[in-house]
Amino acid sequence: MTDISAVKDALRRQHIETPSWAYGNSGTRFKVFPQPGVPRTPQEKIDDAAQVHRFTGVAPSVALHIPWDTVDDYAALADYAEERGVRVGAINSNVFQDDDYKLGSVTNPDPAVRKKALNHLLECVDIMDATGSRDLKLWFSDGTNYPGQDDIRERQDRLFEALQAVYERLGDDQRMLLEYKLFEPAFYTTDVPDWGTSYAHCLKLGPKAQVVVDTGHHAPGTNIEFIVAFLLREGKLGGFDFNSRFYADDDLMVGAADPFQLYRIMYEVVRGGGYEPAAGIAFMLDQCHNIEPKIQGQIRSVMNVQEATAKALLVDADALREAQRSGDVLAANAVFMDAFNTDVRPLLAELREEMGLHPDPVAAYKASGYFERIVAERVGGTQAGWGA
Ligand code: PSV
Ligand code: MN
Ligand code: MN
Repeated sequence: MTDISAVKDALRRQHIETPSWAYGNSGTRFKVFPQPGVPRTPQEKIDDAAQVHRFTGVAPSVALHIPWDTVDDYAALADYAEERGVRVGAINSNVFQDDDYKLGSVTNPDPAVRKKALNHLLECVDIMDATGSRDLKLWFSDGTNYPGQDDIRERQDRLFEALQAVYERLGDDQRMLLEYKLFEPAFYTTDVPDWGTSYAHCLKLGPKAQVVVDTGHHAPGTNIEFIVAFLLREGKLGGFDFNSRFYADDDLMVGAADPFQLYRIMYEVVRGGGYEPAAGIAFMLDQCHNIEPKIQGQIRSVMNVQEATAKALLVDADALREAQRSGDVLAANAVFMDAFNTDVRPLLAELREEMGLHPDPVAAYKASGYFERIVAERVGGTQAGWGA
C-alpha cells in the first residue's frame, strides 16, 4: 500500500523550473504569431514566471537565456526575481545565433570563432556568480551538413577543449549540464547528438558535468526512460528539459503528446532516487507556446508534470517488486498500469488547497485579471529570441 501522506509531502516540495523564453513570442520558421501582452524585458518575463508559481506553488525558479535576457546588473535581476517570489535558475548559453557560428561555435574550424564562443560560455559563468545560479545549461547547434565537410574527430577534440575550460571556471557549487540533440540545425552530423556522447564528455570532465535530457531531442521510438534510469544509476543525470513532440523537436507542452511516456520517465526518476532533493536533478521546461496563451500554457505544463509525478509516486513499490521477483509479468504490468490509470486530479486539488492555493490553477489565473492587465500595459512585446 502506498502512503498517501508521503506522496503528498513529496508533491508539496516539487520544483519545476520555467524558461524565460516560453513567455515571449515564438513560432516556426514560417511565421511568428505575435500575442498581446507578451513581456518586453527580462523583468517582465520574471513577472510572468512568478504568476505560474503563484498559482501552482511548485514553479519557484525561472531559467534565463543569454543574450536574450541581457541586463546591465544580474545581481539586481536576481533580487528582482526574489522580490516577486521566484529565483533565477539555470543560465542557458547561446552560441548558435551569430553569423560567425555558421560552421559551428566551439567546434568551428576557425580558432577565433572558437575563442569567441568560449568567451561567451565563460561570461555565462560570471552571470551565474551574480545570480547565484547553480547550473549552466549548454546546448550546441554545432555539426555539419555534408559528408567530408569537416573532421568529425577533430570537432570532438575542439568540443572537449572548450568544455574543459568552462569546467575549470565553475565554482564549487556550480555545475554544467550538457544537452544533446539528434539533429537540427545540422543535418548530417551533430557534435553532441546523443546521451552517450554527452555522457562520455561529462565523465571525462568530472562530477560537476552532468547530462541533461531534453525529451524532444531523440529519434522517434527511443526509450527515454531507459536513458534516465541508466544515467541516474551512474550519477550522471543532471536534469530535464521537458516538452513533448510528435515529430522532431516540437517543443509542445510536456505531457500533451504522450502522458504515458512522461509517467514512465517520472517513475524511473522516483525509482532511482532522482526525486530526492539530494540528487540535485533540475526539472526544467523547455517549450514554446506558438498558438496558445503562454502563461496558461506554462501552468498547464507544470500541472502535467505534477500529474505524472503523482502517478509515479503512487506506484505500489512492494507489490511491483513482489510481482517482478516472482516473474509474474502480467501482475507487474498491472501494478504499473494501476498507478498510471489513477485519476490524480482530486489528490492534487486537495494538495493545492492544503498549500493555500486555488484547487484549479488555470481557473484562478484566468480570474485574476493578470492577463487583461498585461495586455493593457505592455505594448510592443518582443520575440522569445528565436529569429529576434
Ligand atoms: C534547441 O533545440 C533548444 O530547444 C535546446 O533544447 C535548448 O535547450 C533550447 O533550445 C534553448 O537554447
Ligand atoms: Mn532543451
Ligand atoms: Mn530543443
